[in-house]
Amino acid sequence: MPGDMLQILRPDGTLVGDAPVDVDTTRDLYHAMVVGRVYDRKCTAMQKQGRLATYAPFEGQEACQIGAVAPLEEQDWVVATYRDAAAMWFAGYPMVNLILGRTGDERGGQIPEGVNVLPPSITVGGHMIHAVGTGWASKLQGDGGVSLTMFGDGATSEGDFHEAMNFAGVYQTPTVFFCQNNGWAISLPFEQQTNAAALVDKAIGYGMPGVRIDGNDLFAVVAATTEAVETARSGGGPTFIEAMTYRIGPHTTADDPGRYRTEEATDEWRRSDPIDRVRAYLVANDAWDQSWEDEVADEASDQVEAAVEEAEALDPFTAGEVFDAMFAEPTQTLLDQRDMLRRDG
Ligand SMILES: Cc1ncc(C[n+]2csc(CCOP(=O)(O)OP(=O)(O)O)c2C)c(N)n1
Ligand SMILES: [Mg+2]
Repeated sequence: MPGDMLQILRPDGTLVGDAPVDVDTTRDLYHAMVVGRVYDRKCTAMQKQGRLATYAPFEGQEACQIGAVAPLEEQDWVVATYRDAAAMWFAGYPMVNLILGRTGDERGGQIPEGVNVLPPSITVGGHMIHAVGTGWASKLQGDGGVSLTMFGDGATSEGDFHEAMNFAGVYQTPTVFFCQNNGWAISLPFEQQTNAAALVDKAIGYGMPGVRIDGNDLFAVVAATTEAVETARSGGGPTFIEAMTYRIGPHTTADDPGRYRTEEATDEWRRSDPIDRVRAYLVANDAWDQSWEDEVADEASDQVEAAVEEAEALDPFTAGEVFDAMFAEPTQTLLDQRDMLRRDG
């Protein structure tokens, strides 16, 4: 990894700087990371059992997803991608909705009132513009809300990324651009994604602060995001964060990474596991024991299993219902399309 990068917690669990949260909060965040991993592995298994459609695993990116959401408040927004299930769940998007979305059930996209998390964007890059929009709306309405948008290294090559960054810079919207540079965009390595030395350098061109951080370090993620959120909330505009991390699993359950990368490189990153790192820190601070670990694992498993049960107990989603999930008041075009489906099958 490059040297110019914020790191607070070393891979062995020792501190380089000040921890941004106390030990109790660290235990809560650890718990949330474990829930994320249990969910991720469950979904991967369910896809193989034919119970889910394609699934995009995020193993190795739990510190990014939990740490970036940790500083958010109720009025804030999260606008993320197909790989950000843990971040969305931690921000209040029900797990059952995430699972339904992965079965192609549009009811998964019906967000409960008061949850400021948009459904996951499958379109690479398109959603960052939405996060500038929700941020701008918060600014105009003066509700103090900040929008966090999460995206990958590949998304920075999309035109939408540049439009979003430029608009956010010009209008000083309260938007936090959180890039998970996980080394790959499907089979395209980071080295071929850009001729820039680092993605964080792009922040300069849009007149916003940028910071490159160790994305497998929960404390670096929390510290950088807290500062960015505070800047945005106090009228200081957007920040770009480049979190250096790694996608341990395949791009999706339909991908075979063995065709384009070596196991050795992945093993190297496995040794930098974000959850192991926090556990090592807790152990060193007398804030961990095996019975607590077992409790956390059991609770995570119960929570995930309950969401799966709830999703699978619903009546099957019928094709016609896709029209009901779009708007509170359906448009005439949608009604016509629904009639056409009913008529012609
Ligand atoms: C506009 C658009 N182009 C292409 C795709 C196909 N596609 C899906 S994911 C992906 C790679 C994205 O890589 P990155 O932004 O690094 O995110 P990651 O998958 O690594 O989390 C591509 C090209 C898409 N979904 N949308
Ligand atoms: Mg990527």
